[in-house]
Amino acid sequence: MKKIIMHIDMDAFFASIEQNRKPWLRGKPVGVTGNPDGRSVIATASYEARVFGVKSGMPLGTAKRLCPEIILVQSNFDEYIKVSKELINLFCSFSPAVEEFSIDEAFLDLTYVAKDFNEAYKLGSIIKKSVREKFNLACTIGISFNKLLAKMAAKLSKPDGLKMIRYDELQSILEPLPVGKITGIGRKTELALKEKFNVETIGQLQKIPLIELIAVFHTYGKFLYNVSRGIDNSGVITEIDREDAKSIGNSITFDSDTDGLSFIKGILRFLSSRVADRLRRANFYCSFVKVTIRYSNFNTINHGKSIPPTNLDSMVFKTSTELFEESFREGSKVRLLGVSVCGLTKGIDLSLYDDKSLKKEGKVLLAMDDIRTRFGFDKVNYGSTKLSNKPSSVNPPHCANVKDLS
Ligand code: TTP
Ligand code: MG
Repeated sequence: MKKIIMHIDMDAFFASIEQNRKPWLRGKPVGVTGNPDGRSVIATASYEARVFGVKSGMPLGTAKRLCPEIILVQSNFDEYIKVSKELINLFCSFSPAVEEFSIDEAFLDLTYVAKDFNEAYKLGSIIKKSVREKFNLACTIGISFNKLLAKMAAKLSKPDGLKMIRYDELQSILEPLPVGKITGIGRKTELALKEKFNVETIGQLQKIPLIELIAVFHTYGKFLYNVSRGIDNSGVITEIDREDAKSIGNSITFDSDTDGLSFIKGILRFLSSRVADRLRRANFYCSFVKVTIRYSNFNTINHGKSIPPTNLDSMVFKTSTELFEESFREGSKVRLLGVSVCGLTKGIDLSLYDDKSLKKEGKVLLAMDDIRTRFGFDKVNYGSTKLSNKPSSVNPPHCANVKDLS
C-alpha cells in the first residue's frame, strides 16, 4: 500500500512570529539575530529581506550591506518553542501520526486518514487555513508517498505553497531539478558531483551507476543513488513511538561547536560503538537507529530508520553515518551529537548472520567487550576511531561530556 505523507514547514518562522509580536514589522525586511552563544548571524530573514539576498547563517554586516533597510530583531527562543508546541498540537488533530521534525517542521502520516491524494490535498488547504486563522502564520505543505518527496514538494513551493508529488509525475518532476533541491545534498556535494561526474541535475545523477557513486562517496553514495530516484523508506516517528520504545543511546556535547566532518564521523563511530557495546551487554538487538544533531543555535534534528536486527558496531555506525549525511545542514556548526537505538529484541544467535565478515566482526567484538569490561571502554577501539591524542582519556577532545541517553 502506498503511503500518503504530508510535510509542513512554517514560512520564515522566527521572523513571522516577530512580525506578529510587533505588528509594525509586517511587510518590512526583518532579520532575526542572536544565538544563545552570542554569535551574531542572521537566524532567519523575512521574505521581504530575502528579496535582497539575506539568508540564514549570514553575518549581520553582510546582511546590512545587502539590505540597508533591514530591521534586526533579537530572537526569543521561548516564544518560538511555545508556538512550535501549539502548532504540533494543532497538527495532531488532523492525523494520529505526527512527527515533530524540527522547531518548525512536521511530518503527518495521512495513509489512514485521507482516502487518496486529492483528499490529502483538501486537508492541506484546511490545515493552511487553520494555521493562518489560529496563529496568523503562513506555512508551506508538501504531499507525496514518502517523507523525502513530501519535503521536496514543500521545498519546491515555498513560500505559502501547497504541492503534491504523485507517483506518475515523479520522474518528470525530478529529472530537470538541480541536485541541490534534494534534502541532504548541500553545496559541497553539489560541487563534488559536478567535478567528478559533471552532474548538475537529478536526471543526470540517476545515470551514474551505484558502484561509481559508492567509489567516490562511500555510504553516502547509496543515499545519492536512492534519493535521485525518490526512494525513502523511513517512517513517520510519533511521540508515542519514541516513548514506547525502550531505547539505548549516547550523546556528546562539544566544548566548541564544530563542522569538521572527519571529526564528526569519528564521534559517530565512537558513539555507535558505545551504544552497540551496551546492546551486547544487555543481550539486545536493535532494529532502529536514530541520530540527533543539535546545531549551535539549539535547533535540534532527529532522524532515524529501521534496519535488520543487529548489535554490531559496524551496522550501527554505518546507519548513523547515513542518517547524519542525510540530515546534516552543510555550513552549520554542530553543538551536540547523539546516537540511539530502539526496537529492541532479546538475543539472536550469531550464526544467524549469513555474511561471513559480520560473523567475524561479532567474534572480534566479543573479545573487545571482554577487554572493555576489564579495562574501560576507551582502552580498545578500531584503528580508525581517532578520538583522542591521549588513548586513555575518557572523553574525546573538544567534548564537554559523554552522556548516556537511557
Ligand atoms: P527553516 O525552516 O529552515 O527556515 P524558515 O522557517 O525561517 O524559512 P522557510 O522555511 O520559509 O525557508 O528554519 C526554521 C527556523 O530555524 C528559522 O526561522 C530560524 C531557525 N534557523 C536558524 O536559527 N539558523 C539557520 O541556519 C536556519 C536555516 C534556521
Ligand atoms: Mg521553515
